[in-house]
Amino acid sequence: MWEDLYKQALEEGWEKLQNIPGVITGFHSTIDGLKKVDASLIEQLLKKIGTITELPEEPTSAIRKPEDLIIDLLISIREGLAYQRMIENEETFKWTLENVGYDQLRLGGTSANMANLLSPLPLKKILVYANPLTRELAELFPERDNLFILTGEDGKPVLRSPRKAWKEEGIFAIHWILEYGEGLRVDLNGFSFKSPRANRFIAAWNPVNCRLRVSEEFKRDIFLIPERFSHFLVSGFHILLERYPEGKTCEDFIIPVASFVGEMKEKLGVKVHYEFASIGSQMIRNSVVKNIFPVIDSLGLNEIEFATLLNDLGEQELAKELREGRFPIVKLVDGLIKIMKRTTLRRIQLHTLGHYISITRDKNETEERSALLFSAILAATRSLLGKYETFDDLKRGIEVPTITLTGYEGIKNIDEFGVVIVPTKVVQSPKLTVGLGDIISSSGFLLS
Ligand code: 8BR
Repeated sequence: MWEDLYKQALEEGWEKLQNIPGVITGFHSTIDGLKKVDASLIEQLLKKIGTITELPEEPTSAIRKPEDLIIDLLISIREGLAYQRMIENEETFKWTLENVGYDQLRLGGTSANMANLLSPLPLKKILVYANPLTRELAELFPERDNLFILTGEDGKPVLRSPRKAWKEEGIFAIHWILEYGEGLRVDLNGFSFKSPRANRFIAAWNPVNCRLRVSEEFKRDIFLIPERFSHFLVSGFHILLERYPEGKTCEDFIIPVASFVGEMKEKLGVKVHYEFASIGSQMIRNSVVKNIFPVIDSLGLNEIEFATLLNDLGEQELAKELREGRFPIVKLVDGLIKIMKRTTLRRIQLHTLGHYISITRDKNETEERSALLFSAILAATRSLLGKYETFDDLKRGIEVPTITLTGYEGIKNIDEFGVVIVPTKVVQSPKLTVGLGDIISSSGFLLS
């Protein structure tokens, strides 16, 4: 039965995408700077800052000087843990650019990634928000006829390909992905250690995005263009800080975004999906729940983010049961119902490695099922081939076996909600797993 439903979902989804007027993604597009960290780079950096005689247990809360960056990187290497910290001042950013540099630049940020992953699909228009759009960032976007930036030409707002819309050159924001291998040896003054496993440390300088400042031009022009957009994928709250050097807090930046999203819904009639992503700070998560949840229609997350959210909402017992029981489906559904009852969300889409679950108020369970199956085909194809370009690529994804059934799959009506649980396709040796959550949630939302 599921294989037939998968085949049907592929045909239906491909067709339905062509009828969607337009999709906006915002407000976090950036450049990732990949740099391989080896013993000689560490030695070079240590020479610049002077020797380190001891390393603290935990990384610094924020990077305020070059020494903080080196210390945090070394702690990440010592533990083999993927920490991420924001760089807080421009001098340290410039120092890092000069002294660490990068081997390769790659498109980064949830909004850019979603736009990139959606662009091979037969969607008419995808408008990606990227600010500041420098030449370096613009050239990382793929060249596709359906991918646009909102920009000005002769004093008029227009949609242009990112590659034709950049205004300045240079790197003004970058997320350094400092990757190291297993067994990398670090010798400090009197002690040494080796990395227990390959991992990475991320140091990000992104003064505009980390305040989620939406440009005044975008806020004005999005309501002036004649082109129609029907869906908006909002994200980026995970790179906010709790507090800023100038004395503001995350809420000072979340409230204006929430109000702008509300305005977009009202004036453009867009449906809004928010992709939760992993937000380390409870203060930021709470502010997002309080201010953003009321203005969105749809929420997407994985099981770990979901347990954290339940915990924040006072469901500690259930969150614990989920974590300790390895996320049983029945408990996930219990949690979804609890969140639907406490919020005004119209749907929640939850993805795990073996199943996707959605819960809705909209009595559209068969569409939901088809949407989830289509998103599973995209995830399987991307894991299998590392990318997808054509309808035929997706046919390869559909051949990946659907994983063992547990008996819970299907459509259920519980209280006033429709619950859809589908078994997914899991690729045994995936070529790529980055960005899978983004593509599962965004495609599922568009087709729901
Ligand atoms: P996040 O990025 O939000 O954590 O989502 C990752 C999702 O990617 C998982 O929930 C799972 O559904 C999917 N995924 C992963 Br990870 N590995 C996969 C694989 N080998 N084949 C198919 N899907 C996979």
